[in-house]
Amino acid sequence: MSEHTDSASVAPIVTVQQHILQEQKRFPGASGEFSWLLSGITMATKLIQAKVRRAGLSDILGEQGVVNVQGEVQQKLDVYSNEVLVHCLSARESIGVLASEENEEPLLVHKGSENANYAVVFDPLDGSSNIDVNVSVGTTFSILRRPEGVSLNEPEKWVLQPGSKQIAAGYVVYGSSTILVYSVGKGVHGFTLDPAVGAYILSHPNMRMPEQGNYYSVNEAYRDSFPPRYAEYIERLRGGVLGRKYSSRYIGSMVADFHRTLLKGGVFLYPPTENNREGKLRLLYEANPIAFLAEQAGGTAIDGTQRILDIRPSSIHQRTPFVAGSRVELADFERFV
Ligand code: P6P
Repeated sequence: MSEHTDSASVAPIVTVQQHILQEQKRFPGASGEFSWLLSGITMATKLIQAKVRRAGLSDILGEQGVVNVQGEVQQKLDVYSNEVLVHCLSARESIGVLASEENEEPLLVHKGSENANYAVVFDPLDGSSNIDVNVSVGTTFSILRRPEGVSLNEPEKWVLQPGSKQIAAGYVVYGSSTILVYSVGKGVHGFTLDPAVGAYILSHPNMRMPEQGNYYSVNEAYRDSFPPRYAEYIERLRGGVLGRKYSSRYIGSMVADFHRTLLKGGVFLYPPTENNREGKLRLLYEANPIAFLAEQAGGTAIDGTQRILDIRPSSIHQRTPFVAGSRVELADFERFV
């Protein structure tokens, strides 16, 4: 019996490499270096996810016992993830500077290389305190171009740029599946890792954040130390002022909380608190990439008063209050708060 497969019945399989090459055509003169750069990130996240998926099977669980620049006890997977990203990205001659949540100072890679025109800023494993309890964690990344006239001797200037200067940004969420979400400024696209093949396959083309959602996402334990208007705003959502009663979802892992917000809509907040008067999330490698994606998907991201992407950073590890989500909830926030 002849096996007849109607070609229309087999959806085209697009890998992230193919997608990047198609997107890359939008960057005149970026002769493949950009796609080569992004392949460093996809390769690193495949190695990270392989370790994350086996965390309970090796002695990697538990704390490395070292305190990082954030004053947080480093989990062993943090250290591994950081080393893998630095290794994979240092092999890309187009990258001059790397900045990581795990490193106090930016790293100079490819010293003196004339081709080094990009900086990559990343949080290798965000939400890592959740690793030992098997809750989703994530990697975030932000890609910036070397500013005009800045040399390799001024690595900080490569990364201390407002988020609006990002040429690409994204995250990988290591959840029930491993999903890469990225944008080069023309929409947001999601890829699911097929572990059997080891390839990221386009699963969420042109992701759009719903105009309005049903969830708000905040750590309510700190409610008494939020600025009063934030607490009142949350009461409004609970009270149905936007025409629906909201439910609460809070994973405590920013990438997972944002991924749900991107798919389902609603609002994710990390307000100023007594312990973190400037907010807890880091501007360069948490807020900026997420804000870039939020806006590219039709949502909004602010620090309470201004666009996250307009903030001019003054230090690599600076923190910011963060409110991101659907247009309706954020418009109400801006009117009310
Ligand atoms: P809290 C994880 O440590 C993280 O940086 C983000 O991923 C997450 O959104 C936030 O902290 C959770 O902080 O204070 O609610 O535990």
